Amino acid sequence: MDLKQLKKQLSKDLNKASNSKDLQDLKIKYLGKKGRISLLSKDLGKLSQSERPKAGKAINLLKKFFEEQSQILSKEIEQQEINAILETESIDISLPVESEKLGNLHPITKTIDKICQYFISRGYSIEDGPEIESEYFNFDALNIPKDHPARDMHDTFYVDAEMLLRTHTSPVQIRSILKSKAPLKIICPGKVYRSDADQTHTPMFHQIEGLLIDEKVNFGNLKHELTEFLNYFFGKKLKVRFRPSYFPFTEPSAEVDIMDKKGWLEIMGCGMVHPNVLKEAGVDPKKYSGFAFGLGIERMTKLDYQMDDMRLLFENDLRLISQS
Ligand code: 2NM
Repeated sequence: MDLKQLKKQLSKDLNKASNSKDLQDLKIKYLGKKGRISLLSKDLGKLSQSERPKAGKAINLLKKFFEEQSQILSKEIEQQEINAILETESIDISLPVESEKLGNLHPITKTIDKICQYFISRGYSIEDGPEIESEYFNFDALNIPKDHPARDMHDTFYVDAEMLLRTHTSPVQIRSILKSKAPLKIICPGKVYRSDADQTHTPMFHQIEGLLIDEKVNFGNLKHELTEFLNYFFGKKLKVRFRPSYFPFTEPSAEVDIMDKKGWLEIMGCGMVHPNVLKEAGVDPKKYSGFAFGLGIERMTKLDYQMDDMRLLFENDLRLISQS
């Protein structure tokens, strides 16, 4: 066999190979068990002693040549094949995308956050407690007498003889006084429950109550704190009025009204913590005094969002709750 001829043939074949399958076939054709080069090696034995080394060397060179060329070609083919895949499977990153639909915080949650943020900036800390409460923390500790109408089954959801769904967040404040003692500066946001359902009442609603206990706290401090808070909440300087009222747990007590388009609007309740409440929670009323206040979140949300029906807040209508 003419090696030159074979090398020519081999080069031609390699030139024609255009994919990895062609190349694989050529490897078999030349280097396989019965491949052209392999057969030449086998035939070496037929040559004379003197011819053998030269022929062997030439065959080895040819084998090496084939291996080198096929390796170069193999790299080229591999690159071509990768390019072809990239071209057909590429992703057009300039295509428009459908935007993710993000969830929204409920207006009630936003109002709670807005109020808490203010009081945190004033040095208050946030406290929470159980929604299922004992009659003791919900009523007795708050100086609410046994025969008070609020204790009636018609007003309060009882779980059993002693336990109930808290009707305000004040029990959290009693628990906090017992835990942290005076002086104290806290706000307690949360769900409260009353057996009541009409146009302006839902059986579950949200409250935030605040409590500050220290030496020499007076009603002037309370008026200042709440007036500043209301100006912050409504974003303008408001006309604020403190009107005498009654709560069993505060003395004196007041309702806070703000002036709006339609006249005076009741917005929250407040007062100086009753000495009986301080005493019951282990605070000496001769050394410490405190003020407390409570407001309904739904009412504040309704005013802030200028809604006329509070019940919308609980209907989960996406047109309302997807507003930012
Ligand atoms: C209000 C009005 C007035 C109040 C009192 C207390 C406590 F626990 F310190 F005695 N917490 N919240 C309070 C006082 C709540 O809501 C209309």
